[in-house]
Amino acid sequence: MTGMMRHNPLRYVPDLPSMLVAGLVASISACGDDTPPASAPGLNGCSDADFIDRTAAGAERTVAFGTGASPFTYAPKCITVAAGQTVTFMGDLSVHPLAPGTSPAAMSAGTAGNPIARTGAGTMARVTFAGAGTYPYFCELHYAGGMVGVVRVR
Ligand SMILES: [Cu+2]
Repeated sequence: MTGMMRHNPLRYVPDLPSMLVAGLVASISACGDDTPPASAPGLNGCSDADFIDRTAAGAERTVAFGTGASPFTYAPKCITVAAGQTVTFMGDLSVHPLAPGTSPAAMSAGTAGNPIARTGAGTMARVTFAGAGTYPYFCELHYAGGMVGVVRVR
């Protein structure tokens, strides 16, 4: 395979590595490529413009799920926090088990050392993010329907 048919060989890496690379590529190359990849624009559908800044000292760093008009989503889905801050996931974890990554087959997607642990019980999970990075997560039962999100730490 010579890559002659493709403009961007970076997008040609097989699935799992490409998810790892996707975040980096997305931030580095906003370089007018004609055809976007079939996958979501960023890890778990969170592109740069989607992230809500929750880095301020008094900011709300709660991600709710399983409630409201869209129970199969995380709200907010894409947030930015600062290193050392804690995010609280609020909802029924037995109904919506939390896991790191983008799917059961890609739990190591994103920055290495994702502090989000698999949690399938309780109504709250507090996660402290020590280091900068992009940490995706998903609901083990509903990720295929888009119940996924990302905590970006800077
Ligand atoms: Cu769910």
